[in-house]
Amino acid sequence: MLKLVIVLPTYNERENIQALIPVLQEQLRVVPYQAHILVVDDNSPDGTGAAVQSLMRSYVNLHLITGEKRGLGAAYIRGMQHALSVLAADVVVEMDSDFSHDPADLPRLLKALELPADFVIGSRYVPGGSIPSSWSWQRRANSRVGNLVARYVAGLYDVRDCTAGFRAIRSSVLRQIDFSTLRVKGYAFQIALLHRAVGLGARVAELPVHFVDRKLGESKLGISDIVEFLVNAWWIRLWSARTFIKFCIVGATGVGINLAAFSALLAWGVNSYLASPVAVEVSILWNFMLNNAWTFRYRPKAEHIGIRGLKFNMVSLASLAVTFGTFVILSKLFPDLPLQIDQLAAILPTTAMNYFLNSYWTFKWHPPAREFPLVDTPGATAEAVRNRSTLS
Ligand SMILES: Nc1nc2c(ncn2[C@@H]2O[C@H](COP(=O)(O)OP(=O)(O)OP(=O)(O)O)[C@@H](O)[C@H]2O)c(=O)[nH]1
Ligand SMILES: [Mg+2]
Repeated sequence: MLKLVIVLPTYNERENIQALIPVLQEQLRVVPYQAHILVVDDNSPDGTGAAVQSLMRSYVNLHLITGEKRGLGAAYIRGMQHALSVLAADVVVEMDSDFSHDPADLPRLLKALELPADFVIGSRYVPGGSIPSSWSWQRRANSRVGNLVARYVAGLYDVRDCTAGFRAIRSSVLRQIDFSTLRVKGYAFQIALLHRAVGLGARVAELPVHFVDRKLGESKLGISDIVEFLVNAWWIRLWSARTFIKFCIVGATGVGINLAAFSALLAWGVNSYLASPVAVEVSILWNFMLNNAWTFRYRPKAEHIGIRGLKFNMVSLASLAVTFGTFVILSKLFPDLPLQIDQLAAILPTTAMNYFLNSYWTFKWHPPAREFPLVDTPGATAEAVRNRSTLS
């Protein structure tokens, strides 16, 4: 039987958790899993931990880990690592402990894993889902803007509710994620984790849920969470664009090399009509070597370096033609503008084209296809699991 672990982070949720555990246990009886509940408490001063310990006498599938308070994300990371390595979960569920997420939605979320989906979100922002009508406009704006930032800054375009904390995730996805590199402590964890999963190729499904306000206890969302969230979204954006950023840095050094080579050739008495194209070629070779060794280093290279160098040269010459063409068109269209503006504007489409061609042709690469089996096999790669299933 598949193993399910529901991770419940708590901070000062004594009353809520005491009520939630029995309700959750009822739902767990109807799901086709061997189900466990893991409470991750951060030494709550209100005695949440002690309350869970006393419930553990009634429920053998209830577990508790405690630690210092470092934020929601830090608690989830500890909880997920425990769920994977100690409890050997096949599926991990994320859920708030304050009844904002309805335990009755759980069977539906788990069922959606069979769609198949690897990462199921209980979503407030798909048709049929909702946020409480009592929410103030500030609270609505906070949630809406957070999701817009996640979608359009962090690049999670296809997901409607990126910040939702109600999720069912295949462990085979979580095992591919190096939690130590998720630099998040608070609520930003939700988009950081989702971003990694999407980057790995996990299939995301969103099911509508009605999010209800907590009736007991207090919200823990603070201003530092919002700041971390925004910083993290931009960090994800930069990180996603890292190959392009490196490519631009290399291009900028190439300009310096070009000018240096040109000046050196002139100083040696070389004719300027020869010095100019030679300097261009020197900078093309320089750019190629740097891009080969740095920008695209992570891409396995099937072709001989000479072939790649040739392709890079061809792309660079095509770029020269595009820059020149754009320059001519712009200078004719806007005769009053300084020529430097035309030249500068011509560089922009060229850089984009240059990057596009080099990325998809010179250094072309297809990320390996991955599979995320529902039955998790600790330590096994997707490849090994596939081979095993074809053998048996
Ligand atoms: N272990 C741990 N749990 C936390 C921490 N911060 C929040 N939580 C828990 O995470 C869940 C969600 O936190 P909430 O404060 O309810 O956040 P929210 O749902 O966005 O805000 P409200 O809707 O106002 O309740 C709750 O179960 C909290 O107890 C933390 O630092 N450590
Ligand atoms: Mg809450």
